[in-house]
Amino acid sequence: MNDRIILFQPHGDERGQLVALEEFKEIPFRIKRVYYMYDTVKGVSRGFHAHKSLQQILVCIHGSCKIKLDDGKEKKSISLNKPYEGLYVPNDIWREMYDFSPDAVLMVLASELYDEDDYIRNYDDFLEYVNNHGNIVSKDEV
Ligand code: T46
Repeated sequence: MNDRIILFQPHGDERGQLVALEEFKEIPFRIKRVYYMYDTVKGVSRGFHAHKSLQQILVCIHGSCKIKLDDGKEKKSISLNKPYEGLYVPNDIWREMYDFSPDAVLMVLASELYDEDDYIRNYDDFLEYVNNHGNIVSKDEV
């Protein structure tokens, strides 16, 4: 799986810490969108989809949460709990976010604007998509 953890350089001094993120430096793509989730209700899981093209960096800038990743062959779970650590998630990866602490703020830097057509929200469609190299074969063609 081509996900990876990227450690950002904190610029710390006697006042505290500061992390700066720039496109094509710490972030390996042009940043077109930033969103974040907070006040996630206890026990809730989010995500349950993959993206056809979108690349993202997930940073839990406060609190903690876990991310399940699945490329159709391998599954893994990653804990995010450091504001200087980003999880790079490429396209074609099924993701689920869960185990949010009550104070968790999960910030996401995204390579594209919001586009519902880029989502694959059905797990069977996802498996078909990755196993057919990006084509969802219509049932009529099988
Ligand atoms: C992802 C994971 C990590 C927008 O209007 N604009 C946006 O940029 C986003 C991300 C969402 N929305 C709206 C669409 C829905 O009405 O916000 C609502 C919640 O979105 P969604 O149910 O897709 O949220 P998650 O937490 O399941 O997934 C999100 C991202 O959508 C997704 O790209 O990879 O976080």
